Order: sequence, then C-alpha cells, then structure tokens
Amino acid sequence: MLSLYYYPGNASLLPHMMLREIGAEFELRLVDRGQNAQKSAEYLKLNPSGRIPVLIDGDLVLFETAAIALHLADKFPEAGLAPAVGTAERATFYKWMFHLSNTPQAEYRAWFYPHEHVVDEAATLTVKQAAGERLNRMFDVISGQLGDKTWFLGERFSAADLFLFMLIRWGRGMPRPPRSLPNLNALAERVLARPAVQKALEVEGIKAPVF
Ligand SMILES: N[C@@H](CCC(=O)N[C@@H](CS)C(=O)NCC(=O)O)C(=O)O
Repeated sequence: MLSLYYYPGNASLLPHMMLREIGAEFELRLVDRGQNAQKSAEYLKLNPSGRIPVLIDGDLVLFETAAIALHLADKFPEAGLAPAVGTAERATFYKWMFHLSNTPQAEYRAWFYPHEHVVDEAATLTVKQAAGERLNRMFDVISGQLGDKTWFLGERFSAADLFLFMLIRWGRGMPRPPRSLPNLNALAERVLARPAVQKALEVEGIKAPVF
C-alpha cells in the first residue's frame, strides 16, 4: 500500500494527482501544517528537511516531489505518465521535470517564504517582489516553449503537465498570475478538465477558482 503525506494544495498535489491518474490504491496522511507537524520529530524521521510531501512505498521512504513523481511514473508504466525510457521524448520529459523542480518550484520558496531568505527582516518584501519578477520571467520562458502545443510533450499528456498545472496554481495570488499567459491558461484548463485531477482537488477541498 502506498501512503502519501500531504497538505492541501502543497507540492503533494502533484503525486496525489498522479496517483488518481494511475488509479492506484493509496492512502493520504495529512501533515497538519497548522500544528507545524512537518517539523515534528516523527515527521523529520521521514523527511529531515521537514517538507511536504513524502511517499511511503513498502520499505521505501521517499521525499522530493520530482523524485516521487518519477518513481510513480516508473512504477506504473501502464498509466503512460512518462514516455518510454531511452527515447528522445523521455529525455525531454526529464528536462521539463527537472526544470520545473529546480527553477520555478525552487523560486516559489522565496515567494512564499521570503523571511527565510533575509538576515534583515526589513528586506523581506523586496525579496518577495524580486522572486515574483523572477517567476514572471520563468513563466514567460515556459509559455514560449509550450507554444500552442496541447501538452508539454506535444500530443501526449504526461506528469510534466500536472507539475506545471500545480505551479500555475501556486501563482494565482501574484500581481501577474501565470494564468494571464494564454498558453499557460489553456494548458491549466485542459489539466483541470481531467476527472482524476477533479477528484484530487475535491478530496483536498480545493474549490474554484483553482488557478
Ligand atoms: N524540494 C522539496 C520542497 C517541498 C516544499 O517546499 N514543500 C512545502 C509545501 S509546498 C513545505 O513543506 N512547506 C512547509 C515548510 O517548509 O515548513 C520538494 O519538492 O519536495
């Protein structure tokens, strides 16, 4: 049995949506951020960084969203959430999974947790604004690369689309939300229309407007 430690709308949403797409048997375990449970001694045994998500797969305890996503794609190849290993398409899939993980997802830490990036508290707002500007440029690049393609990989849907959807959603409160870029808005609408995604959002209590 797979267990996913999650908090509504957090990075756990990517593996949650994937598990619904796969149709796998799994359980959700809420990490109560209201109680700072991600920093509890019990949770730190699972992820010493105290961050969400964690996936438990038998004896395997896995943290890092992108690693969990790649593991799920590999464990359930019949779900087709990643192209075949060794193909150019798979390499392109890796490129986007790593890019999304290393670039906008990492940058969002500065947007959502600017206080972690300053010594002088007075600089917090500047750090947040600068992160917002960098995120805008990152989404410009992603939007340009996506173009008018249906999915990130062209005709085939993959976990990278779910990842991008989650990141578009996180920016809904930004002065220039990612959805204001037409290509990103169109992709997010297509992802949102998927029954598995609807189910994951419903279970997490995420209501419209989603992004
Ligand atoms: N690189 C990590 C980052 C995870 C992360 O930043 N998770 C956030 C929620 S989206 C979190 O746990 N925040 C609470 C905290 O940092 O205390 C991953 O992808 O798993």
